[in-house]
Amino acid sequence: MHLYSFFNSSTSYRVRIALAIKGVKADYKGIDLRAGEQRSEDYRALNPAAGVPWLVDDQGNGLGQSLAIIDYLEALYPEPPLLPAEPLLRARTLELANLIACDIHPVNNLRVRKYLANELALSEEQQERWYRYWLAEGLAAAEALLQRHGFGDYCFGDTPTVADCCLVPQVANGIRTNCDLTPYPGVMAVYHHCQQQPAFQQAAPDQQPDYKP
Ligand SMILES: N[C@@H](CCC(=O)N[C@@H](CS)C(=O)NCC(=O)O)C(=O)O
Repeated sequence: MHLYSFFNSSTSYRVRIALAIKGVKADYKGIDLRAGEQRSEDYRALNPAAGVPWLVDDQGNGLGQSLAIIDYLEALYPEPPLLPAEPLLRARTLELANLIACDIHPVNNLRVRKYLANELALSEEQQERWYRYWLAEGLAAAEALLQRHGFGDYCFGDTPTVADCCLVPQVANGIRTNCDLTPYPGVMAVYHHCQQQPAFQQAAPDQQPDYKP
């Protein structure tokens, strides 16, 4: 199995966490997003969506979209499960994962920030406002959901789920970009707990072969 990834990519980080929790090894292929490698002809021939992560399984089948990849891993390696079996809890887990994956990440993705800077000529300050605004909107909703349903060491109880796979990288991005995360105590409690766990540590950006400080 191969994983095309970039150390600082939060979507790749989601998949790295899932792989580490399931104890599945994947050969790491670094795609330098800062250098624009994701837009090269060679890479687009693999992944037409020109992003990471991209997984190639042991049969040579390629697959994009972090949540689809995690779903595939869940089917191939069911233990430990990343989705609860109980229908409502499963749906709530996906609700939180999708809140991050669909409502926060896409509007703050690199290609969107490049468009704001290059096509709309927004200043650095305006770009930062944009980034912080959408992160705050999303994390406020995530916090409200955690407080409403109750959380344990993880978003949903005492075992990690796909919601934690999404939440930890998103918070890590917030920390890296100096966003104020104090309004989200539940989110931060889960984040700090996860940071102590070997699988999450193994998946962290600074543990990846392409890491650059
Ligand atoms: N929805 C996709 C998003 C993939 C994606 O765009 N990843 C970012 C990195 S976090 C990327 O490769 N961005 C490159 C760009 O915007 O040019 C997923 O969940 O995998």
